[in-house]
Amino acid sequence: MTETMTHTDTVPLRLLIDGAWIEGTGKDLESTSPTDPGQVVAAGGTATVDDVRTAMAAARAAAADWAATPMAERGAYLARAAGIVTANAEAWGTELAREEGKTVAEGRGEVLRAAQILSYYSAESDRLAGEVFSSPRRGEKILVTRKPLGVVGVITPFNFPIAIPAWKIAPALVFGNTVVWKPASAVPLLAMRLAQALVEAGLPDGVLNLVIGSGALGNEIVNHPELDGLTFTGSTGVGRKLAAAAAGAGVPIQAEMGGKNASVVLEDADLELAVEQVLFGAFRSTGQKCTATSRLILQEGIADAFLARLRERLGQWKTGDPTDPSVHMGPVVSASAAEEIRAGIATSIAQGAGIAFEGDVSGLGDAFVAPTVLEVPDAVNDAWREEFFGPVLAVRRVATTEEAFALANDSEYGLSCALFTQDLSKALAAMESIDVGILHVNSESAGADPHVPFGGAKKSGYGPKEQGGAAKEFFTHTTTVYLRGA
Ligand code: UN1
Repeated sequence: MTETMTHTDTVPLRLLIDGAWIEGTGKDLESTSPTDPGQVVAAGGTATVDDVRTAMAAARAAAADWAATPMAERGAYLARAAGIVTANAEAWGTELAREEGKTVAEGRGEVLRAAQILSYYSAESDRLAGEVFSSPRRGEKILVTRKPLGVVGVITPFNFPIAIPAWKIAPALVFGNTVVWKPASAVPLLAMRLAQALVEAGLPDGVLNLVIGSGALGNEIVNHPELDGLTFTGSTGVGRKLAAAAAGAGVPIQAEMGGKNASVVLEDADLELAVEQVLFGAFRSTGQKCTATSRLILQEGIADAFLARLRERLGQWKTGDPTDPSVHMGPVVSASAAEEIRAGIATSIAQGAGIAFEGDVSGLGDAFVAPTVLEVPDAVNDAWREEFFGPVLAVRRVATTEEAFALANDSEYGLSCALFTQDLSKALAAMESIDVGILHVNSESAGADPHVPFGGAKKSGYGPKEQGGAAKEFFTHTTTVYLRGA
């Protein structure tokens, strides 16, 4: 083990219910580092279904007061929390790298991003404006006002253990909702850190509740009669089940699910820039982003040159302990995830894919997957269709721009796409014809700013989009007021 892996303190896990940090009485959970499962990052008892019920009751009890708190005051808690998160970026970024496996630079960046999201929403009261319509009747105005949903369930994935929770919890709170949050059980420590920042910022009891544990807790949240809304990011399979349950209960849901995002490199592209951005899009965070590039569409004339340069860059790409600052890529989240990804690569090869590049992870732990580039012969190949959620890139070649755009659209998903071209008319054509929620022109497929909408087209998302002005569409409901003097 390297020098940087000496942080071996195990943090005790606690749940946050009604303002108190309590020990869970459910099954024990050990949050281990995927780099070295011998390192226990955090450990403790998980929440029981009864804890979820207590948390829901606490969130309900706190809801009326919180909704009546002026939005500017609600925002002030977020601003204070943003300061606390920023002050801890170094320490929590390192914990993130240990617990989740992304590099320490990305971990620190993610913690700062969570702070940026909290700051953005802290000022929402300065931006939120209502609507006043004219009335066809004398002496009347028609107003549209917004109210919080009430008690919101938040279910978050492992891959952005603090940023995704922040981008759900910050708008939920500033728009006046109370929250019961279940993070992925692979990353409970970072969940505690965000909750800790909000508690230290003075958030009133019961406004945010954190329950750590298995998927059964999520089922309890979605089926709970006090639930007024549910926001989820994670796998398509779980998202669809939650959406079905929420629809059955008449509860609004926002679900951010899979992606199979393409990067399209046209013949006129700046190749050096395109290679660099595809490298980042496909392999940063070990490919574990719903916005990661997992399909690469190359126009014939530049395909060989592009792949040669990509191989060269990947040859310099260091895989290893993510807390070592010289490392570019860490493990995936667990050994079992790694095994599934390796099986997916094997199937793709058996289906006719050729290996354009395969990195070396020998001597590293079971959760390491070699960065892999596969040239796939057709659209039925698993590496072209299935979201592997790992460092695997499937490549196809095309003759024309039209064919490239058609292939970019050849997926049930439509989250993001990156187009590399210097031809403005091709960029404009892509805006019309590529069916995605997020289009990057000359930058990698991942990345999201807090002040603009985030979410996918087609099967990538369900319900209103997240972030920016879009967040209020989910976290509030409107009342149309016909207002006349008596
Ligand atoms: C990013 O591209 O930086 O689960 C954020 C995910 C997305 C967030 C992507 N909801 O990967």
